[in-house]
Amino acid sequence: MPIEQNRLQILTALARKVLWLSSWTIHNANHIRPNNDGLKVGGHQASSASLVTIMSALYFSVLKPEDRVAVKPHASPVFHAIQYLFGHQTREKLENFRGFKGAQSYPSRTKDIDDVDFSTGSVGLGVAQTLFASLVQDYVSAHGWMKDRPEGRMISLVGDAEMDEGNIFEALLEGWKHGLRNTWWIVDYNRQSLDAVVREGLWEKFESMFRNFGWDVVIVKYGRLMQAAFAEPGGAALKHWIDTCPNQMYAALCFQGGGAFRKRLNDEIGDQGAVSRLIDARGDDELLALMSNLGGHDMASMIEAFESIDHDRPVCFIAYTIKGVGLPFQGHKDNHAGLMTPTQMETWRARQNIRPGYEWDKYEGLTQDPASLDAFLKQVPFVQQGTRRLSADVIEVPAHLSFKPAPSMSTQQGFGLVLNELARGDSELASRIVTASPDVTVSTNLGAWVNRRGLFARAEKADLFRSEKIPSTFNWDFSPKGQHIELGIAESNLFILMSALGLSSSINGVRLLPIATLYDPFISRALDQLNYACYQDARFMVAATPSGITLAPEGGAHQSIATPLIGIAQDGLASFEPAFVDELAVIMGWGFAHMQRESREQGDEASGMRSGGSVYLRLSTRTIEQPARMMTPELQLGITDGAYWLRRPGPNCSIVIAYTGAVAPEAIEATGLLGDSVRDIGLLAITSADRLHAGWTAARKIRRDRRNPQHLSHIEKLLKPLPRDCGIVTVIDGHPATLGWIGSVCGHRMEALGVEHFGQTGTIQDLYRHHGIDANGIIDAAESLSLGAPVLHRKMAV
Ligand SMILES: Cc1ncc(C[n+]2csc(CCOP(=O)(O)OP(=O)(O)O)c2C)c(N)n1
Ligand SMILES: [Mg+2]
Repeated sequence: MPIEQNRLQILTALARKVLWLSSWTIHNANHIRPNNDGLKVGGHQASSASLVTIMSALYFSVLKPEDRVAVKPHASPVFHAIQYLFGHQTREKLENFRGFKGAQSYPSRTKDIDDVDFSTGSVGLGVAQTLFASLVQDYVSAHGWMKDRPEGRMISLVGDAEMDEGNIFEALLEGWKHGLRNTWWIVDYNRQSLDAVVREGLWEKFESMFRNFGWDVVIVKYGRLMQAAFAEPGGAALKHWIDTCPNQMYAALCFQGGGAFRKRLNDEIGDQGAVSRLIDARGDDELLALMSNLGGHDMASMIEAFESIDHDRPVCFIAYTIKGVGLPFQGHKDNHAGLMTPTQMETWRARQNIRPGYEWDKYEGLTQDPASLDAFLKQVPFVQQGTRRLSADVIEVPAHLSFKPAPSMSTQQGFGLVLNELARGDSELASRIVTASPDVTVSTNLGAWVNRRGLFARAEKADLFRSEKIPSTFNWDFSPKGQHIELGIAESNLFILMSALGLSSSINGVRLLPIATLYDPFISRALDQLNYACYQDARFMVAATPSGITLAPEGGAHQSIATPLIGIAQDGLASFEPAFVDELAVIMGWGFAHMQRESREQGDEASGMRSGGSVYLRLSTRTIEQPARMMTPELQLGITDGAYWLRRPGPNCSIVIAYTGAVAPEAIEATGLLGDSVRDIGLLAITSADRLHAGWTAARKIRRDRRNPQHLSHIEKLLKPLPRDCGIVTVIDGHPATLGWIGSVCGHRMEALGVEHFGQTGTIQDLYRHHGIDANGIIDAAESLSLGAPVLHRKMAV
């Protein structure tokens, strides 16, 4: 249905305002209140401009409160300007764009105040996030948790060069497998990237690819002015010229202006009567307005395209645009970092009728009366429900998660046992767990859980092997009530799905407790996705297994060294590497609570550490003897704070062995052998280098800030009683730097053992010996630290 004239005029006026405000925000940050150490705000002005009409059409007319949008990173000023007009963003933050606590240069869920749905910045990730957010909405809906809430559309504003990111293609395939719905991707087809002009005919590739995956494709190429001109005599020739003009040339002409267009048109079309009259009838400005009236800059065309969608299939809109449209550097291939000079800004300001000193006034320069604009903005569908962030109740976590004990087990096996126990019960906690794995469900021990809880799909699909009564250990039934999402082998998708599942309380008002399993080395493959999931404050648990060189017989290529350091360094992720299954059960229980805790700027009250977040469990396939012990509250606390004494040191302790994870048997054995030479020896079980380190950093800050001069972190309390000349040997199947800082806590000499090179195959014993993390390696290190007298006993070679 054609858009009503009055509405069109208001929307066009608002879009003009958005272009002004976003450009002024950038100009202000560069020339008026520079707050960025001389660094110009690049990559925003031109990138933003190309989306002004499309975003104005969406936010001021098309979007409903339940829709969620991932905004192209560099369109952040446009997003902030729109929210400013709604009264959701402050002038102060815009004036402080990119400054400390000012509006962010890429929309941020956690740092911006104006109702950002998805944080973007790393191109490609926001796009795929909308696809997975839609699958999560389907999951919530299929489980009957949407109640009366309408389904939202998950919308992404995509740069055309952003489409180069491989994660988008990985997501597309997964979306197809899961019958994706309610997803719109709007490609800002400005045919420019950061460096250059994109290849010819890219749209055709996009079109066939999206159709191939079952998407509807809507191409919005010509605006109203163009369409009207095409209907004039000679219009067909003009259209043909536009359609065949190379991207570079079109961009260059847009930059050069109406005169250049006229010359080129005349040169190339020649004198053909009708079309020449069509061109001659327009002055240079008019001709430029016509030639830059591509679909993406035409409010009526965009609204019509959006409103024409009457189905829930995914849609890709390819909207033709000009990068930097309406600004002096429109179309120039170097315009990514283009900025208006103060003189250009003054000229443009005058053309916009903006008086000096009134730049931030909402309706300055518009001809419409402010009251009617106010009234219009108040009735916009998008803002009808105020803030769009939802919340969900905390799901209770039992005091103890149980598992069926065995004398010897691996932590990976234990992980499967804890989940199996949860799957057998009928707790609310179990009903909110949703697992996902990139084709390693079985090999990461999720099989028992999946057998009981089933796989998720919107339509039932029975396991044929089961219906045919062919014996199989695993039951692969799909149903809308299933609780496992099986992904193809793409770790990128896994973490973006975690990000979407982990935001469900805020987006769907329904709390989910997502758990991902993958092989530990492949965390690196999707590190940016993991980082962004954490940055958005999505909450999930990652079980990464097998890990380290301990997976020895599996082969050198799968060994992970750096992941414990990632675990320490990744913001928003509490990392653990338990050695024993009883520790793991405690950590998982703590983890489910941690995943639901509110984040607070100032951190946790008592420890100063980050409150709430996601959880990373680095697990192992090594079967080791399990301790038979009572889980006391003190032990429980030690495990979740990061360490406890497995053998408490006495007052004359000269050596402490501190170990993490699967090397526990070597540490225990070395302690035993050393015991013959050294009487007073401590054995410290470290379950989380990350929590220990974070607690230590936070404690120093608490003391420095004089909030509590007596406050000690957990590791300080553990190490303070040790004599000053006590040596510490740390050992981990991972990079030695993971524990290498522990000597600094109270000034003890130390040796940090670990793995620095990977790839060698062999038995666990071969490899531990090779890397010096076997019992004798630990004893050698202890000897080098201690005490003069040589050690009496070592382990015999077998
Ligand atoms: C993962 C990642 N790599 C590189 C960048 C730097 N970068 C920002 S924008 C951009 C080009 C974007 O081009 P396009 O998507 O076409 O958007 P346009 O600027 O044309 O609107 C690049 C390379 C980034 N933000 N993220
Ligand atoms: Mg582009």
